[in-house]
Amino acid sequence: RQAAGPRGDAEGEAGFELHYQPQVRLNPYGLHRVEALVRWTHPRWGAVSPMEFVPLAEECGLIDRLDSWVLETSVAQLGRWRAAGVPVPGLAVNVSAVRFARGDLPDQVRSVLAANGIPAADLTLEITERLMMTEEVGAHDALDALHALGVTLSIDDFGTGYSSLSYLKRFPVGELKIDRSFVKELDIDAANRPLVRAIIQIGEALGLTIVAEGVEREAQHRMLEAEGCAIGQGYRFARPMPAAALADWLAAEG
Ligand code: G
Ligand code: G
Ligand code: MN
Ligand code: NA
Repeated sequence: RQAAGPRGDAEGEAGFELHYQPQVRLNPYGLHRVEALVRWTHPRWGAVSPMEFVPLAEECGLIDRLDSWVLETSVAQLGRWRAAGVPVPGLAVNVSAVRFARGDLPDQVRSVLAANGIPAADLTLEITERLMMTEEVGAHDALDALHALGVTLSIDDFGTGYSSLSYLKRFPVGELKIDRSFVKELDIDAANRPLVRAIIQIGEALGLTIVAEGVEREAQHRMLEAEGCAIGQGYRFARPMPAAALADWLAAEG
């Protein structure tokens, strides 16, 4: 069966597909989980970045369907990998703040996990600081319900959004992703290292897992390891890849 795309079309027609990027444990080194990243190829414009179409989908009310399709498709993929004996320990999925405002996200998560035999502990939802600042009670209830299910909530692009940290004690957050902009020049501009160290210390103090994104070079990798960062993601380890390429990547990693 061909997966239905977010517009209800066949996946190929809609032009959406998912790539998966490994997030690796730095010590001892190994695959921690994969992050699902949506890709869109327009028939005439070619590949369009999610940085462009995700904000548009949020504005025109299509993000709910897009994020729902990504969730259903990626959890089903995790089930297929496991059925085929490909050892993928977990999955992270990006969810727009807009999707949280519609109250049915916890129900959708519960049913898609059950349908594919995936434990809630193996799913992480990456959310933005913007969602943490919302006053919408429905979104707060959804965060609590997802936490109660056993899903991990991760703050994407941490450090670039709102400066208030009070949401870290108000909401059941389990993980922070250090934004790429801090990691980018970690080995070049000395000002970045104390910031990265401080974020790692916040994580230690509050019992949060820290993921560094945008790790491209060995020097960045070694500095993050020395600072005690748990998880890394970036071209240094692997680029986002189609589902079919992951088994080969894992085999090559040994
Ligand atoms: O993969 P790439 O770096 O091009 O992604 C750019 C941005 O798009 C990232 O901030 C990422 O969080 C976001 N993004 C990627 N996939 C999804 C998705 O399925 N849903 C939402 N809401 N955002 C996504
Ligand atoms: O914000 P979020 O973590 O959801 O975005 C992940 C995005 O970062 C993806 O679009 C992915 O393509 C991109 N990305 C992943 N690794 C690297 C990297 O090492 N360098 C750069 N510049 N971008 C990366
Ligand atoms: Mn993300
Ligand atoms: Na990010």
